[in-house]
Amino acid sequence: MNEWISMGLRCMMIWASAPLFAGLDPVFFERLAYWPEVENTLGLVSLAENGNQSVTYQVTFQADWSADTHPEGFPGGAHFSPLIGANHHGNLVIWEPGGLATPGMESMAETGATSLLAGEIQSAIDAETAGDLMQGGAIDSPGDTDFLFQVDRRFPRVTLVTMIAPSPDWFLGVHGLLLFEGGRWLEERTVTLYAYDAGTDSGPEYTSPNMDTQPQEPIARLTESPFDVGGTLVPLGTFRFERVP
Ligand SMILES: [Ca+2]
Repeated sequence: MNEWISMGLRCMMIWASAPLFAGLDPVFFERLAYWPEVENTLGLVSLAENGNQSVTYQVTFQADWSADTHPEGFPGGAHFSPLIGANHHGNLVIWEPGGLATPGMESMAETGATSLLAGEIQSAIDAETAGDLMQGGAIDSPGDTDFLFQVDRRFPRVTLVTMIAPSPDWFLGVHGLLLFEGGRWLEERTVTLYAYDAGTDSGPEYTSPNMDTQPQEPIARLTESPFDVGGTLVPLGTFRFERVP
């Protein structure tokens, strides 16, 4: 197609979508981010706060999991493995409930090791569906840790995970959390964290011996003992995302 006709059609698509900026569909922005030359030509950057600039967030992992919150079988040496994740595009799914754990997710959830998952994230960075590998510290629980990371309009989502340790294949995390909503970067967002089962080990207790699950089962929230406490599903902590000025 003639380059000018192609450009004209894309401009028409954007102008036709202009009223949507009132509602500011974040997915629209993610797609728009693939057309930076058109965006800049039309001056649309000014319609959205910060344009294509990177924005810095601090994430604080507050781990509440303890013998007080989850008394049944609470293990010695309770800790969370090193945080690992990425900022990324909406097309990338690192994990999600109902999906099958990748080898990297299985390794993280069963052993706390991050090298396989880091390799998968690096592949996504090479494919330009993720921006940066994010890594934080391991902590005893209860406890807390924090680190800084950046997002931009092309990679406005965050996936972040940590293993509940010791455990068969249990973990905490967020997947594809969008920090850009309503045309603005969120100032603060706190996510309450419940336990997930990676579906790759069938051990029923924190310290069960290895029981590789064959065939693999979908990732699912754990709704039974030891996370159901007296009929209530009790969270293990929070991720608090705060925009750094
Ligand atoms: Ca396994």
